[in-house]
Amino acid sequence: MSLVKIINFRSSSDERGSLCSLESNKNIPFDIKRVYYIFGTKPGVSRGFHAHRNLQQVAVCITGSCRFILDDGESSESIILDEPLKGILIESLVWREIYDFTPDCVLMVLASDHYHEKDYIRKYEIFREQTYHGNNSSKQS
Ligand code: T46
Repeated sequence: MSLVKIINFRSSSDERGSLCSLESNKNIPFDIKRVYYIFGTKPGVSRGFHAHRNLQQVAVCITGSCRFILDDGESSESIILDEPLKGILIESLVWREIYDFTPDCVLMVLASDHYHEKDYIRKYEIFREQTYHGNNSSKQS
């Protein structure tokens, strides 16, 4: 099964342009408790480098583009977000790194909970231990 879970959104388009709506438990598979967006990223920066213990998120690049690397502790996949009708679902215990922000990138993220620093795992080794793969390999060794 692919680590990257893409959600394609529908838009209502007419001669005035397009409109896309995102709704809890409809096209977003959880209750949306928080929305934040990342913009004005400087050239060459990277973000993320953590996983969440419980949080689920959907990320959508509203303008511009950026590249996510998602890692479940066993394998990793890279995906470019470059259109406002394509989101990715990032489930709990998935390590994320974000690169290659274009200067016009606006990355919007819908989250299943409020901001809790305690939900973050910011050390890769600790993340790896929390995953099924990490638990499994430590049991075998
Ligand atoms: C994620 C990626 C895509 C808040 O005060 N409230 C918030 O809701 C968030 C998300 C962050 N902050 C504060 C915490 C830090 O002082 O904003 C600062 C920057 O946060 P952070 O370094 O975690 O930003 P990113 O871009 O590395 O990661 C963020 C999210 O934290 C993370 O959950 O998946 O965007």
